[in-house]
Amino acid sequence: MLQAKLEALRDEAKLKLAAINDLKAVNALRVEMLGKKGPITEVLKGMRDLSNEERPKVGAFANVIRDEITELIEMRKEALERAAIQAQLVSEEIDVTLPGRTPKRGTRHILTQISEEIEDIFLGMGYQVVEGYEVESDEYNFERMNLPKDHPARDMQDTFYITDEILLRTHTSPVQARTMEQHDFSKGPLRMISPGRVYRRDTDDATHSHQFHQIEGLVVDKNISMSDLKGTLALLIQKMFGAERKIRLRPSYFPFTEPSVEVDVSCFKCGGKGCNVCKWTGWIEILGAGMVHPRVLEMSGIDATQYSGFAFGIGQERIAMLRYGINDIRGFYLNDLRFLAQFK
Ligand code: 2NM
Repeated sequence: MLQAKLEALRDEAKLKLAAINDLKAVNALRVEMLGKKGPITEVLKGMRDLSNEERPKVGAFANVIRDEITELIEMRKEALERAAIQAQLVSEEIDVTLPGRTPKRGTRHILTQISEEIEDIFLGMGYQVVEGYEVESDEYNFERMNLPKDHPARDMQDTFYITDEILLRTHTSPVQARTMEQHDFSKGPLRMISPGRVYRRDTDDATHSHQFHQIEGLVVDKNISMSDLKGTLALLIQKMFGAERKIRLRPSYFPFTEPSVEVDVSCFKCGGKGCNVCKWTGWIEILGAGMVHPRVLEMSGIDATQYSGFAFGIGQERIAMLRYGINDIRGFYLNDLRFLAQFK
């Protein structure tokens, strides 16, 4: 009788466990079935009324059934725990075979790239790179460059004035003037370049901009001659446009150099035979240069009877436009990634 009741309890536990889907309910069932107030305990209490002969048999069987129920509960519990871990693994599954999402990579602006390229060439020749001020004085921007107030060449470099004496620099020459007057020639020659943004009062179109970028260079020492200028610029141009390039100097005029020259490079598209890039001349105008005017040296406190120097100025936009066939200068300033991302 009690045996049958115990077996019924085990079958009941089996059925109930099969319907249970969470660990809390499993624990509740354990308490319900095996706890002090549970049916097994009840059966064990009922053994008092059994004969001495039957009591140990029923007791042993009750223990077997209790162990079976305990085992059933443990198994259900483990199954539920495994299922929970499995569900977590499935929810966290990642497909490592999916293609990666490449992060978008920025680039330095094309004008910065040109500037750094030229800086590297001159750093390799022992030059220092000097940056100055975009807001300058009339004194350093014009007067020190041999451009007095009534000079006609000022018309070509009309600029933006902050006051009558303070303006936006029209070239980076004031940086050279400030460096020249500071330089201690007992420590060696002055070799420098000054890259940076400059301004002109111009109406913007495809080939003009009221702001653009320049690199000027300057060397001052005893016995600096035109051949130093020519050799240095030939090396610069060959590093930038190819070892086969030739250069040509044509007489020109700048107020701050005497003599002054325009420097042409043999056409890097046609090699000099004539094409649309060089306008069928075989040559492309690339920069201006000259021997520093003795008056410019003197105004910076340098004895022009002892020292001489050469200087040059390059437009960064012009270099980039020639090299990449860009026909509108405004592209450099519009921050349109479709334009900028071409130069990686
Ligand atoms: C140019 C052309 C020729 C130049 C002159 C100087 C200084 F400060 F030494 F006098 N700096 N840059 C110079 C000379 C610039 O740009 C087309």
